[in-house]
Amino acid sequence: MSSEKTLILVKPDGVRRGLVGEVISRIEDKGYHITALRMLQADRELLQQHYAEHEGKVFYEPLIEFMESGPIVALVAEGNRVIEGFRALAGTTDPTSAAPGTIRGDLARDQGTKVVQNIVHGSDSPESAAREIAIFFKGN
Ligand code: DAT
Ligand code: MG
Repeated sequence: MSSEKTLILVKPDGVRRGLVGEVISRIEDKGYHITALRMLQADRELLQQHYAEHEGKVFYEPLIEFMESGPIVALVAEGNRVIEGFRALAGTTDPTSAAPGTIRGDLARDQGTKVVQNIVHGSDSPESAAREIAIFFKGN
């Protein structure tokens, strides 16, 4: 079976808190390979593409504003079933109830903001991964 790829982001809260290394360590400790990596300040246009599925939801505008509030780290991780595997490492969306042992469960909590701030993004399907990798790594 051919190896799978996923797009992972360390969001502005993760970068501000100095958790880039921690997130990368958890990905590598699990045994996935990081095959592309960049730090960037995402602009609105890029974020609108990335979060197109959420357009119109109440948290959409706060989500875009949060994601452009500081630098992020984008990376591609590879390995068999890495999409599912990284989502398991990340934990569920709401950090308050995300399982201890996960990135969100261990490192994030409710901040009382309109959008949930939860350290990381991970693609949720092979189609999303291909689409998102093309957005953040044009030409790769
Ligand atoms: P995930 O990042 O777990 O795939 P998602 O794609 O449904 O979650 O949503 C994208 C981000 O938007 C999520 O990481 C945090 C925020 N978010 C999702 N649902 C929310 C809600 N009901 N209220 C506030 N923020 C939300
Ligand atoms: Mg999602």
